[in-house]
Amino acid sequence: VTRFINFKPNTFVAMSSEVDKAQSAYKSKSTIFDKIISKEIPADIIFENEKCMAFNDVNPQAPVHFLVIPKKQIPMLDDASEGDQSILGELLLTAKTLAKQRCPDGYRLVINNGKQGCQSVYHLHIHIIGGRQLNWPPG
Ligand code: TR5
Repeated sequence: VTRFINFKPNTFVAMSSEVDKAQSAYKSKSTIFDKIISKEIPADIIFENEKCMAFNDVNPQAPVHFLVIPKKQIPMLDDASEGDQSILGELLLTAKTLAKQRCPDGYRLVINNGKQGCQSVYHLHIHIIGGRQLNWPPG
């Protein structure tokens, strides 16, 4: 009953489906993002170099919502190691460069890690969200 007291239709539906996806997601050898990297599946790619790729999120949570991913298979932040320092730096700097152009008034970077972090695709990715006033704290 408590869940419905502050019921906002779209918010509730969107939140519950992302949580549902995260609850049933698991690590696998390859993910949908590998298919985007290999161009087997189309995506709205906005940047690509030899180490990383950025593309618009298919289910945007704000006017600007894109993902920056490494081409290397790192399932989640938990799996990153010392040897990944340069790729982690590359991801952050790429996110910053693209975000600065698209969201001059500010933006947010998010990395969901694991079930309770609401991760639904087990290929490391940074969400870049902006283009509107964001709230804090996130849910
Ligand atoms: O929940 P986490 O942090 O794992 O975020 C995964 C994100 O991937 C979600 O925001 C999804 O909307 C996004 N996603 C999922 C697919 C997809 C995508 N973004 C762009 N293109 C996509 N394709 C083609 N297929 C997906 N399944």
